[in-house]
Amino acid sequence: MKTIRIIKGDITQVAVDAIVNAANTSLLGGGGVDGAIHRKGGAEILEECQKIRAKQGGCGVGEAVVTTAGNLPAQYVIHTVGPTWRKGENNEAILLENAYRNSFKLAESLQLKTVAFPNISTGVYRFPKQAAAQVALRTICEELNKGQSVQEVIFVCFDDENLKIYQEIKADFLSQDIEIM
Ligand code: AR6
Repeated sequence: MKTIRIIKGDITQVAVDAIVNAANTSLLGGGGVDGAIHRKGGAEILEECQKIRAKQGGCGVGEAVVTTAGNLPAQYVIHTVGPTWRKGENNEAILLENAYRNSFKLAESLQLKTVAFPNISTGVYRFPKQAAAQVALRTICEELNKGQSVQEVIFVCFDDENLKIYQEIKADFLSQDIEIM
């Protein structure tokens, strides 16, 4: 049985195989969870991001790349870029789905067992929280059902509003194969 865990907390403190970062296309850091990850993880993360930039020019919206987690308790940081909300008229839901899906697939390709996600796009990028949570849970349930390696996904909610939304909608995603706690 695979597990989804919903917790309130700071993702930089979560000891899993990979934490996911809500980055921007530059991969050079920023505010929000991205800022916290670079600040606490140390310079090694930025150095690897710069190497990825030199090779492929950053990270597209909905795509994902991986670096070390530096000084963080996790082993890797998977950097993905969620969409900026523009009235929902620019494919935002699909792009957010891609961000979750491609991050998960990267974790699978690294044969990781545990992955923690923040609430991508719901801060600076202003994606409506309720709709974003639906996309996150639906996509991760689909991927857990298809995947081989990842056994546990943790949704780390930083604000009470997101925590409440995830707790409220989790019942809609219960299945025989995935336990949601
Ligand atoms: N742990 C977990 N979640 C956090 C943390 C933390 N330490 N800090 C904030 N959050 P945001 P976005 C939550 O703005 O909307 C950056 O400048 C926060 O409450 O970090 O995808 C990047 O460089 C919110 O629910 O990311 C990009 O330019 C969620 O993380 C841009 O922001 C996402 O908020 C990306 O915007």
